[in-house]
Amino acid sequence: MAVLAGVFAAATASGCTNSQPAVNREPHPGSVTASVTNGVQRVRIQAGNDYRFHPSTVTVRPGKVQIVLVNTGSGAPHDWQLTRYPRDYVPQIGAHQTSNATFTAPGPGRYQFVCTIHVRQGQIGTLVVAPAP
Ligand SMILES: [Cu+2]
Repeated sequence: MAVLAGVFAAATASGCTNSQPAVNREPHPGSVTASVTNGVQRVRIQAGNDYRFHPSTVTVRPGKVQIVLVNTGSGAPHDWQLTRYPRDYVPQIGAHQTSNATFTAPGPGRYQFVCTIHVRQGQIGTLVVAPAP
């Protein structure tokens, strides 16, 4: 958690300098809790021209998680990856494409996810794994 807080602090600090492109100052919107279908927690995350994940905070419980990534943009590709678990990864998709990945959530905690293509533009988010109910 301390490491993640550091990353957010760095992102915030870099977003405040005028030398950064405007996209770096975009907020990180939205949060959602996964809905469960047939034992799989499913979350739909959109990524578009603002280089942000919508939503950027995703809460799940331990167990199987399916991330459905939708590129709503008109140009840049996006992907989705858990920084500490790089095999939990939705490969890059182009404009108007959708892809997904299913994996087992790590233990309770907070985990950073990124678009590996746009991490320097601040395209990051947080996967919150809540304790089992
Ligand atoms: Cu991206």
